[in-house]
Amino acid sequence: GAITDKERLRRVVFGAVYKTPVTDMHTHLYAPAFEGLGLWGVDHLLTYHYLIAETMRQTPLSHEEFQSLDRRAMAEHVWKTLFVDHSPYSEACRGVLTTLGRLGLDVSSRDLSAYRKWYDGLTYRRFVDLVFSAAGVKTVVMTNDPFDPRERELWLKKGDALTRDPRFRPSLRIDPLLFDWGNQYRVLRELGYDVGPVFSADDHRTVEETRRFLIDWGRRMDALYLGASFPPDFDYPSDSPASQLLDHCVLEACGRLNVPFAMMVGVRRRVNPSLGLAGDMVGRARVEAVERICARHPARRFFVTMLSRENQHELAVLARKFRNLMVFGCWWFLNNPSLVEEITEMRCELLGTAFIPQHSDARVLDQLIYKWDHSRRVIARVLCRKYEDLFDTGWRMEPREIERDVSDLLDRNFWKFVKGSI
Ligand code: RAT
Ligand code: ZN
Repeated sequence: GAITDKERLRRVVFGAVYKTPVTDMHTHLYAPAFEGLGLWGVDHLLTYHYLIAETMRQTPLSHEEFQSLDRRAMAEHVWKTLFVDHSPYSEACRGVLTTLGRLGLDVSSRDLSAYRKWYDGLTYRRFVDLVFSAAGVKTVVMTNDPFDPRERELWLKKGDALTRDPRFRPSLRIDPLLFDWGNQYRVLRELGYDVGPVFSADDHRTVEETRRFLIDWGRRMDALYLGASFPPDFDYPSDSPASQLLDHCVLEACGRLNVPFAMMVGVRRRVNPSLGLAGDMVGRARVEAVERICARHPARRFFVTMLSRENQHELAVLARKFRNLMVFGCWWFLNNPSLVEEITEMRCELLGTAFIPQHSDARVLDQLIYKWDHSRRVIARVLCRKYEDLFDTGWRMEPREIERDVSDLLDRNFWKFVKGSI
């Protein structure tokens, strides 16, 4: 029956958020069939690039010295620097501890060698089962990059053997195509697509062949969406190759494949190149560029996340104007409890239940556990406040209505948008 007191209301909300299986719409994880591309285990947890950035602030080693260590030595150095010599309360450090704890390890022992020993008896395949169940995740979307030589070889060699595990679904990532045409056109040529060294919308052969490449690879991967990250100064429409490619190739291919395009906007790559993946920066983006894309392409669907806190309000308001825009996630430097809380609350207030609150961006399988544990806690807290405010109006809800909303947020909104059925 209807919920008649706030105590029960809170129990129902927390219960729904914790037991609803998640679809994680953007990760860097790989199915076991991807032969060794999938990262897992405590040494990879400790050498996550988020932790490397933090370590480099506290260690006497130069980044080159650090990079010259082998994986185990790097992990030991991070452990000593961030966990032993200082307290590990940063979000990325805390994540390691949440993960180990939820796997049943004794976090209070601080015994890295015991953690390593625990992993020794496992295989990736078995660990996948364990992590998905501990994390309450049913499906993750991978980031599949045909411009990565190792990955490309696997797709060419194994084809749809890579897509048989329904827990790992592909997405086709195309940053190199949009932002590095001058080098990457060669990859297309090698794969048998007759494209030229300079992208121009007037070069019909190149336009046709690039479309064909995207459609072929979208099909080969059975990609749920095409996607790319964008710098903050990305402008649209413009003469830039990225803008031209979007109009003439990418969005055409999305139409033919009937899939959305995912835009992750606001990253300035390699402001400190010596840090590698850890050297990227955030910048305030031009929301108008996304506005014009949505307006010009009403038949296309766009998943959009932005990296800068300053863009969040504008983006949420924009989603009120365009039903072909689905806001998702608190990306990368925003994936901290204080910011997830503020952003999720604002999105609830502006968009009701019509957004996707979070994705994990996990690069190491084990991270699914902490990313979702930490996000769920914040999302549940925010939803409790929203339902309590609703309760105060005199509105009464059945538990199944709350469960419906939560499964929209954590799972169904993504699939409905992919299918174009909202
Ligand atoms: O969050 C991250 O791990 C970043 O390094 C990026 O991968 C970002 O999420 C991206 O997909 O570009
Ligand atoms: Zn990512």
